[in-house]
Order: sequence, then C-alpha cells, then structure tokens
Amino acid sequence: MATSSTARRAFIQKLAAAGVSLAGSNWLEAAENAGVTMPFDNGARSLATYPGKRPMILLTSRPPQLETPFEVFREGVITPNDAFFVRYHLSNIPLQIDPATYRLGIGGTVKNPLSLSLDDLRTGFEQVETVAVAQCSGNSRGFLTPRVGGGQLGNGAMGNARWKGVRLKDILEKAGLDPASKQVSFDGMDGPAMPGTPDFVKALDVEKILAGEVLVAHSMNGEDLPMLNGYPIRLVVPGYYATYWVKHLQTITVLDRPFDGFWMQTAYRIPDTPNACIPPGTPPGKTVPISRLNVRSFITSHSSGQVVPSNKQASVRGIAFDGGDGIASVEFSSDGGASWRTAKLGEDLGKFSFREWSLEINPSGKGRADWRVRAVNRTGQSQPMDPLWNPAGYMRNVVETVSVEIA
Ligand SMILES: Nc1nc2c(c(=O)[nH]1)N[C@H]1C(S)=C(S)[C@@H](COP(=O)(O)O)O[C@H]1N2
Ligand SMILES: [Mo]
Repeated sequence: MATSSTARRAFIQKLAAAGVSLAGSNWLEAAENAGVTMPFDNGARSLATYPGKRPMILLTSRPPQLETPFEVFREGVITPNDAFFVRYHLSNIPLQIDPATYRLGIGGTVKNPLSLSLDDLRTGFEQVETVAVAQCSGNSRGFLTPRVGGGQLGNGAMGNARWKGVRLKDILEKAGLDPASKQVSFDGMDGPAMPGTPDFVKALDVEKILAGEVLVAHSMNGEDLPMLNGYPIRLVVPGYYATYWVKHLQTITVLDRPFDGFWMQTAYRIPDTPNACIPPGTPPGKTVPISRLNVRSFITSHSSGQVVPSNKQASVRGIAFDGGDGIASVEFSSDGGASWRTAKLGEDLGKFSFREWSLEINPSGKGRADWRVRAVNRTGQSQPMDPLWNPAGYMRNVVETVSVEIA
C-alpha cells in the first residue's frame, strides 16, 4: 500500500515495541491479590493481575477469564483498557504475536483473496471510529435463579470503548464479494488444546456486514488492543453480543451457504420466544443464534450496603445502553419502584455506547431504601421488573436494585 518507507519503518518499530512488551515469555503468569465476594452463592473470587491489566476478578485461569470490578464503571462511560473484561473459550491462546509478519486472510467466495498486513489495514482503507459496548451473552449469569451452568459472572462482563479500524464491508468489497454469498465466518489465532474440541469460529450474515457498522478494529481507546482483548485486531460488531467480536482475527471466509460450525449451530443460541425467555426448567424448543443486546441500565455511583446521609442532597449516576436504537430515557426510583423520576442524560457518544444518566435526590427518613433504575430505548423497549430466564443464562436485563442505608 502507498506509504513512505520512513513512515512505514517508524510504524513497524512502534508495533514491534508493543508486541515485545506484551509478549514476554511467561506473560500469562498472574499475580493473585486479595479476594472479593460476588453477591450470589459460591461467589468467592480472587483478584488477579495479568500483564496490561489492573487487578481483575478471576473466573478461570486456563484460559484467562477476567471480570471487571463493578466500581470501574464509576470512573466514566469509557472503560479503561487495563480494566476491560477478558473472555476466552479455548485454552490454546496466542502468547506471542509478531506484528511485522501478522496477516489477515480473506478467502472463500471472493474474486481476489487478500492477505493484509497491519500496515495495509492502517493505511490502505478509510479509518473509522465507533464507541460501542462489548457485553458477554452470559453477563450477570451468577444472579440467575434457578441457577444455570456456565461462568458465574456478576455484572462486569461488559465494557464500552472507542474502537478504531476499517469497515469489514470495505475489505470485502476490495476482495470482490460474490453477490450470491450468504454468510461470512471469522476465525482467530486461538484454538482448542484437545483434538475434538471445536475451534472458536463465528459467522455473520452478509447483509449485516453490508450495513457498514461492523469493523475490523486495531485500536481501542487510542491504543493498540491489549493482548488479552484481541491484539493485533478484532472484529467489532456494534450492538451485538460480544461472542461475535472475534479476537486475534486471522481468517475471514465468505460462504455461499449458512455457516454450520458448533459455535453458531449449537452454542450461543437462545429460545425463539419474545425476550428469549422460557419458564425455568422447561426445554427451549426452537432456538436462534443470539444477536442484539437488549436494554440495560445500572446505578454506578452507589453500591448496595452503602450508607447515605438523610436530609442531604445526593447525586446519583449510572449508565444505560441497548443494541443500537439508542437510549431515549432513564427513570430512577428511590422507593423500590413505587414512584419514578426521569434522570438527565449525559453526552451522546453514539447509539452503541454507554449513555450516562444522573439525577439529584434528597433522601429522607432512616433505614433501607431500594434504589432502582430502568431505561427505555428509542423503539420503546425497556427492562422487565422481574428477571427473565433461559437455560444458558443469556441476556439478563432485569431492572436493577441497589439497596442503600439512609442514616
Ligand atoms: N478468538 C476469540 N475471540 C473471542 C472469544 C474467544 O474465545 N476467542 N470469545 C468471545 C466472547 S464469548 C466474548 S464475551 C468476547 C470477550 O471479549 P474480551 O475478552 O475482549 O472482553 O470475545 C469474543 N471473541
Ligand atoms: Mo461471551
């Protein structure tokens, strides 16, 4: 691609420096610190410090799965890279990546298969930025009753970042997409440690990609992607659950038929019912692949058990988000949902971003108060007062409650 050789050399040096600092021989060794207790059964967790990360809630170490401590969301609507959650399925994850030799392959039903370097991706295509929430399908699974199998996560398997990269649509057009194509599959550099375990490969409809929102991202909040969040590039699918956001992206394959791999046909499917919910314990019936985020909102300024002075103004703050219609309004209740007040919305960073909300209240009386928050998006979708259930524990979005002590 057209770039001066000096600029090219400087660029490669910068990447090499990043690569080396990330890929020390035993970077996977984490220091374990004190623990935390999640507010559900068997909630004892250690905090672990991985390279490039601050102490995070350790779910598993092989592969590393780290949850963001919820207090981080108090810092602002952009989740810092060193506090962004980490989720992998397969234990054979890349430990060392050479940015100079890294290539992204695009093949399948295209006219000109491509092999793109990081330099090609940064200089050969229009660069675009999107602020978007990555949320694990199983975020908050630990709160489900009855309980379900899978990672027992609190509310910290989500994060909001400014992603920069190239439109996948532009890459596919350059490769000469066959108009008869149906889906595109995505494979990263990680793989199974045992033969027989299906490789982690995800797929999206061509139609979804041609809408132009899906990015091949090389940067997160103005920096290279952290190693554990998919260095050197990952797929960013704004508005969709993070299962589609394939990390260490290496191979893109255009298909003339729906992709039939395990991670689309068997895993990450939801009941084909309104709100993806079924009565607890019943079989799911027909299922479909999980896709868009539902509406959620959280109080971030206060946590349960916190003592709040009576007869003194308090600022309550939090975040709300959805699958890309955008948040229309947020309501707050200081009396367990008996009455609601409309909160003020903060800066609009785009329809896929966390939206800050805030309001001033005057707590009175003494004793426990249940503070609740609910959001409505621009198509009128909101959150249920009672939790919904499905067998995999996906898409929890009940109206959240923070129980404070007015004193
Ligand atoms: N290569 C690869 N990409 C992956 C996964 C994986 O196991 N391997 N897990 C997916 C899932 S389920 C989630 S929730 C997100 C987590 O992204 P993060 O680790 O950057 O937070 O990555 C997605 N991309
Ligand atoms: Mo996930």
